[in-house]
Amino acid sequence: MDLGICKKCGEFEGFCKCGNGAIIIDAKKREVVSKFLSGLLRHFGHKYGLRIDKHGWTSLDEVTKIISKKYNVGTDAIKLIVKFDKKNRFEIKNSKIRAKYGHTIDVDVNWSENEFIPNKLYHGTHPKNVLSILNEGLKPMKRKEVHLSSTIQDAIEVGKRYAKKPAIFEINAKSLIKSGFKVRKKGKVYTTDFVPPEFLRLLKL
Ligand code: HQG
Repeated sequence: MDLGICKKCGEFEGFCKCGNGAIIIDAKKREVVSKFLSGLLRHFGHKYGLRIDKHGWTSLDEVTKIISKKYNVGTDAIKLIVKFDKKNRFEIKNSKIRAKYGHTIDVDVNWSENEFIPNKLYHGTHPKNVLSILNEGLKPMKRKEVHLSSTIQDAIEVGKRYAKKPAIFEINAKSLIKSGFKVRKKGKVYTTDFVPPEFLRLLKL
């Protein structure tokens, strides 16, 4: 959906209620810029000269410079992308920006541990990974953390990036936490460092 700003209605996604608002970035460009922003903050910022600190923060001004050069959009558009992101992937604080999860670069996204964590969480993957996951557990692989979903439906969406009929694991998050593992809520996603096999159950869908 398009993103825009209206003097009367404020920031909006889709349509402005009064009809006088201006579109700041259209839906198509929003998706492209959002993917690039994820890439910059999680994977390849250094290739664009971006300095990302140990907690994943970097200067919003610097990010804006890179993005406006490449896509001809300004800070307004970036702020709207962050605000209306469906999965709440990013955060902006004191003119700094970071991705909350998904990094391959070596950062430690410091996080409060006091969020409510559901007893069960889910993970969608390619069926070819099932045996190895049952044997070795869920590992972060190229990323810094393992990513989990709060619903089977969300896990299916994640798994569909790999296969039409993904395999879905149920994670006993309650026992995982009881055993000393930290589970964090980051936007719509839950993360942890590792899930040993004894906390995993393959679902028959
Ligand atoms: C698999 C997107 C074999 C794991 C998504 C997964 C998510 C193993 C892959 C977020 C394994 C890693 C992250 C083992 C794990 N043997 N395979 N022992 N342990 N794997 O991309 O969860 O839209 O790093 O099952 O929605 O797919 O970008 O993780 O298939 O929330 O914000 O190794 O990225 O979010 O793949 O995706 P990934 P993921 P965004």
